Amino acid sequence: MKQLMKRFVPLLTGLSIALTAGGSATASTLDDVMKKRGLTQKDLLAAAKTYTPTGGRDEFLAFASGGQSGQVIVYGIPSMRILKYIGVFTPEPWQGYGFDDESKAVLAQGRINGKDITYGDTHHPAISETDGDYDGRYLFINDKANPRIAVIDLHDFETKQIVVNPFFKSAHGGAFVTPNTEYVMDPAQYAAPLTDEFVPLEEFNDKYRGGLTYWKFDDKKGRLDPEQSFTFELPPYSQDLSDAGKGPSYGWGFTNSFCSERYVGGIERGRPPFEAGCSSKDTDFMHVTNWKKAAELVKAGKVKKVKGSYLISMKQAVKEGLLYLIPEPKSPHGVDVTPDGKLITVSGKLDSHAWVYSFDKIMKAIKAKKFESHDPYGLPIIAMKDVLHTQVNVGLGPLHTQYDSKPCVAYTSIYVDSMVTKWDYCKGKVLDQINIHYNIGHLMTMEGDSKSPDGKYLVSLNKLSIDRFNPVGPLHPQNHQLIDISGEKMELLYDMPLPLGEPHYVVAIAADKLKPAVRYKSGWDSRTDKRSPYKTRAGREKTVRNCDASGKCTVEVFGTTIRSHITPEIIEAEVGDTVKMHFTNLERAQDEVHGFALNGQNVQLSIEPGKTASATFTVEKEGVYPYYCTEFCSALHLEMQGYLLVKPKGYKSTGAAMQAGESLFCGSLFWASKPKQAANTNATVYAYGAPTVLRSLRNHLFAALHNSLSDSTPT
Ligand code: K7E
Ligand code: CUA
Repeated sequence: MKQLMKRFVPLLTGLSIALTAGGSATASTLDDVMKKRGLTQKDLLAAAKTYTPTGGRDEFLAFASGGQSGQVIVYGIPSMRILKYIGVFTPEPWQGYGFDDESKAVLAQGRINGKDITYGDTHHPAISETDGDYDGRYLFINDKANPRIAVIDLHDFETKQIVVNPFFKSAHGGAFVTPNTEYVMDPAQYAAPLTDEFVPLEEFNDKYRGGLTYWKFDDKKGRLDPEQSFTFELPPYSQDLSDAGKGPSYGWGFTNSFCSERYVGGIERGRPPFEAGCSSKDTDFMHVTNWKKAAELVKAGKVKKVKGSYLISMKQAVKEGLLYLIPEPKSPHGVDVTPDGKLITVSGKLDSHAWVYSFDKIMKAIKAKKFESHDPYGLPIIAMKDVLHTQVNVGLGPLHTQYDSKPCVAYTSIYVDSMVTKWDYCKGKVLDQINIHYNIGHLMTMEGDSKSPDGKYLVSLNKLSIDRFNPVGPLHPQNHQLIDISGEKMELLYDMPLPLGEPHYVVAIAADKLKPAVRYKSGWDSRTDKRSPYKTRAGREKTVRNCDASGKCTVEVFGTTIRSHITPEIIEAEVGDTVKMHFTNLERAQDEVHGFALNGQNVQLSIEPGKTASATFTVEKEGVYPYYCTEFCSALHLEMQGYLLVKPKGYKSTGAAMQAGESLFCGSLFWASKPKQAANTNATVYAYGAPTVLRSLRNHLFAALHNSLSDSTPT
């Protein structure tokens, strides 16, 4: 540290000289600024380590769960600048998520018993892996409240799929991927019947169950495949976090549990509360599952389907040697496999130790069939002393553990003591501790749960921020603290307020592993990742009104957007019509997004370059509904507008001429052709003929000119 300062100070002095030499009246020296703002040398060093000058990029990209906001938050490390919120289980209008037909279809996949669930309690994001290393292709995240997993494609940072767990009523410990993203682990949390029936709590031990789903990921399609996924039936033990084995432990999965007491509360019935009954035993159980062998059984047709989904009963799991229990410290939370796959760290919230288990010893016990007993469901229990590698006193309320690029170095979040403890899991000793503010939950090092962590930085995800930021009312921002872990001692660099909550876990990947697109192939449905059937080309825009035999009419718009113009500019419908709008953004320039907001219909599209987005709705009331572009895309953005005219039934035009204002262009050039009765159908087609093509050309020229001025990236 001292050495660092020595190197840094002359640099700073140089800077003050440069600033002074600048000589402008408002310029001040670094010393002045330090004095005025009460900053120390240490603050300056921290600032220099995180400050990213204009145009600069971050070394890592972090994907944080947005907790009950149902979103994912993307930010850069070390700058801690927020780059994006991704709508996942929750509508997000900026991205048109939940407002266009394409993304509504994604959210609809997440319906539970036919009911729209428009929030999620996201906990654990996971980046897809190849050979145990982050590959930057996909992000998975779970919803604890409504047991679901979502798939986000990191090619465009959009949510593509939501799957609903067929058996569970809550699921906390997902999403954790196996080393080649063969499966995504998703265990249940609060035990419940695996069916949808009512079962009285008196039958808890017999009829309530936990479970662990391994969702199959179809790498070619980039989607989870419920047909090939399977679930372990587990005892009603409140399964918690999971982690997949790697290296020597490849093929196995590890899942904690708490409340293996199987206690059911009910203060209103005079029973001690859940929290008391659920923490009366000294140990709970780690569940060890052999997913590789289970997958082979599924493939061989040896696993039965229940409710259309593969379910491995406890009986079958025991018979086939797929499932074992190991006692672990009281009310454990995290379970984290070391980068080399040889050890597994577990911390009990009510125990001050991190417990390290040896996978090798676990295998030896299994091979020797050396079990200390069986649980009430007949699951074999391996004795803790037979498989323990070491046990380290890390502090009060340890939760989660992550690993460093340096061998044997681990970091554990200490909730009660509000600390991060750095420790050596080979030698079993504490190396360093740092205070955080306050009550840390998860922590995360760069690619810290992969087989090759990058070290460098640690982010502490704190449960309380209390006095860290300007007060903004009783609901406080979250506090993510950035810690430099490159040296011997941990150094706090930065507090980042996060205005969405509550983020539980975050994963960070080296930014150069991501290859996001800047535009879509033209006419692209970004949610299905296929060409949209509604793709519309310049000059081919049209509006079609079609009525069926019962007199129900549909107005379908095939439109385009390009600076600074929405085609069509006038859409006519009659009361009661169904309106379907499809807009294709013709732009190829980077960042030239057009939005489409329509008065009173809950329509807001985000149409990125190349994308085709649609909105379907019924116009229930006659009236005049302006629409416009919601992204300030050009100098004539405000003029990027139009009208949806909803006429009364049977309205007859008076035939009056349009009252033209001052006109620079030849006004008549801009009107669509007279409506044509399409051959052999009862559809009326308003095509936008030659004059529109001319105008499109003009817009293309304008856009091209604009691009050459503003966009230097190749298109
Ligand atoms: Cu500890 Cu859901 Cu991983 Cu919250 S969880 S902290
Ligand atoms: Cu397009 Cu504003």
